[in-house]
Amino acid sequence: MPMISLSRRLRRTPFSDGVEAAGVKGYTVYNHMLLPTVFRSIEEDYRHLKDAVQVWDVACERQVELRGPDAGRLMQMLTPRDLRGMTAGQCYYVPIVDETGGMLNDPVAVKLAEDRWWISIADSDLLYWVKATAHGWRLDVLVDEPDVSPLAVQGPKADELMARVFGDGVRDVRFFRFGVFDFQGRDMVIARSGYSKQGGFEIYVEGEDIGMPLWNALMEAGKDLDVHAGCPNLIERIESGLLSYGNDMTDDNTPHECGLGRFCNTQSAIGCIGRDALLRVSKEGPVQQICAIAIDGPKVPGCDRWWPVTANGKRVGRVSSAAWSPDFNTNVAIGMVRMTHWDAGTELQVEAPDQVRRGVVQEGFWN
Ligand code: THG
Repeated sequence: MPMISLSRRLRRTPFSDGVEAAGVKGYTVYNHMLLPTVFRSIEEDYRHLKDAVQVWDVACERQVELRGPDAGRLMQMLTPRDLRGMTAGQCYYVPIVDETGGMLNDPVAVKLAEDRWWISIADSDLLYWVKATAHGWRLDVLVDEPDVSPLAVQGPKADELMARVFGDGVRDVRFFRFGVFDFQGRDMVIARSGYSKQGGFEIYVEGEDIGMPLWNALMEAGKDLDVHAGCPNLIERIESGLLSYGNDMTDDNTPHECGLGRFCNTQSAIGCIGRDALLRVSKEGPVQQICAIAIDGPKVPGCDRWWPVTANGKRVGRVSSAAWSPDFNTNVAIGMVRMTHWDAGTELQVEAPDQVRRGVVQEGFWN
């Protein structure tokens, strides 16, 4: 395998020293920043994530900060999810759409105050779209990328580890809510959220100087819990149906095609830039949709391009993410298939690079 050359354009994170000391074996690039993909092996990392607790450098989940009287108005312009019921202290998973209803990003919105939000973005340069929208509409809001780096603590022992470092109060934080907790005299926003279904938290670390002290404190406090550095795990996230922007969907897809209709209230999301387009296309309903697919045969190779999905020799979709699941004893995959072939139980041919394999559409994901 060729290497990726490092330079300052490919940003390190406040936790990179810790990640390297923990023996990271692979990285990807996400928002122009390093994101670890494997420590011991994908399978070992998967087992450990489900059994213990891991600390993840997800600093690449960059924040777009909105600050000012028009922050809430701008936020609603970006998403078809109705934000009127959202209070400070809550986080929402929000599809972000352009004027055609195409997905630009699928971030977590963090409402810090009526006039202050963070948009914790997936891998696309959303900052430019948000800045241009604020400028074009002459909104009274500042838009920038603050020095904030999320650190995730994920796994069944996350509560115990977090309580040791931040106190028992952290146990009371509810799902997709946050509280502010002290670490060495610094305020930290801590939400119960994260890119796994094993439970856990995300710490929004403000100021790169406090990154390694926090990393080291978590590692020290969790020794007897078998804490280890980890990262978003390909197998676990496919089982959990957590989508990856740029892989499973692009700006060619509507939120409905992505199965994110449950995070849209297009009718009542007044002001959303993509509202008219989404109302128009939602009349007919999506013609293709994301679904879970089980793929037969031995462990699939890495999925670094879309694999064609066919039925009776006709193309009906694609597979965008796939991995061998030890727990389900099959290959698990995320695909996008035409509505004529998306019912559970439908048999498909998946053109993986090593061989054509049988695929079966699943009722839901594997969790
Ligand atoms: N956390 C934070 N920022 C992020 C991610 C994250 N930015 C990048 C990326 N991940 C954005 N994508 C997702 C995808 C799924 C979820 C969060 C961010 C997620 N979904 C749950 C689900 O679909 O079941 C819960 C959604 C809900 O119920 O509201 O958590 O992980 N900070």
